Amino acid sequence: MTPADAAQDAAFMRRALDLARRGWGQTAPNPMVGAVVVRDGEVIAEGFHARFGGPHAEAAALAALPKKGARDAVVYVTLEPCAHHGKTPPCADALIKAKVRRVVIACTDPNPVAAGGIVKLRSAGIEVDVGIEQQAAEELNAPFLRAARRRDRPFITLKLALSAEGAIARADGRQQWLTGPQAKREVHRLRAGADAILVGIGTVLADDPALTVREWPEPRVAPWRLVLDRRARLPLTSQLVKTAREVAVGVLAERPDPSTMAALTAAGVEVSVAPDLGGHLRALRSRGVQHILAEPGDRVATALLEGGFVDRLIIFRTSVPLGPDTLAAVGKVLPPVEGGAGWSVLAEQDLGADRMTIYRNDAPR
Ligand code: AOF
Ligand code: ZN
Repeated sequence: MTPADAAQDAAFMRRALDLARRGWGQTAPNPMVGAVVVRDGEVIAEGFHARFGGPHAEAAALAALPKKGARDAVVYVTLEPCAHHGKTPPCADALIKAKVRRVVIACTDPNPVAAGGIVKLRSAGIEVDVGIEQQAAEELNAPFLRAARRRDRPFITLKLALSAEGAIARADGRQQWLTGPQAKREVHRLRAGADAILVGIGTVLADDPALTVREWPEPRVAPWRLVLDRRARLPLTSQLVKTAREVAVGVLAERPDPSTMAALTAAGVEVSVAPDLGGHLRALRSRGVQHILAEPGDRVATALLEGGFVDRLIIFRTSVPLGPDTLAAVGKVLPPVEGGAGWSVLAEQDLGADRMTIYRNDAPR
């Protein structure tokens, strides 16, 4: 294969990844997948997995083909085509039936139920190449891929916004919205792609947040709103409790007061009890939560980082000052990142006046 061929493969796969992203917020607990059908260097059909339970990306692309069909075409797909009869027939069979010449795959499917497409395609005489734009494809579905391999806890993305001084809260513990409109929209996009949003009781008492998705199209399932709240002190007058019957709220407690627990339950809040943070995370994973977006203050952020529970750290650096004595409120949050060891930068982007940096934890627990 010439360098020009390799560059063309990568470009078509990036197109397939762009298509996959259109399923953002709609496919969980299944992955986002995109597919592109190419003949003579030209795209003749495209498709993506638009919604949980709906047609897979390959099936959508094959359904969009012109009359001549896909005979001898090349198909680019961001995940190994499935080999199982699930909600839809196997994509590998559909590609074989369409008589495509070659299938280019970004990453393999770790789901043992669906895997096997590569072997199936090859035994039907179809040329298969795997690993093109693999890193980007794995990043897109990182929570799904982790969930397929490990059951100890969900994938956790920790989002922090920093003031001009590098603080996440004022000295009195109060948080203040620091980021501009573009970064705010990005946070709502991140919420739409998560199964649950997590804060601590301190954030609720200080800010009374709604934690809903407002600046992005509604996800298929609204993310569960979770509060780490040892004693179950969540006020009945909080926005979260008042809207608990519209979008689910969960209190993660350790030693709840029986009477407040009963009142919260009566208000539609689910109170669960576990001995520690790790216990709560394990229980959430076993209930199907693959991806948590944490938007906490200093204490919960520190607990997540020190526990080794953070897979991705997203920092929005702003130029908004919070005042000279705010730095004390940063606590231990930042050193692991600023020190650099164990964290690598995945992406950096300016969003209006704010700078977003995405860090990957190279050795999460
Ligand atoms: C593909 N193409 O577009 C997707 C795949 O529940 P089902 O029957 O829809 O199957 C879901 C599993 O299939 C999912 O967990 C993953 O392993 C794979 N997803 N496979 O060939 C697609 N979304
Ligand atoms: Zn499939």
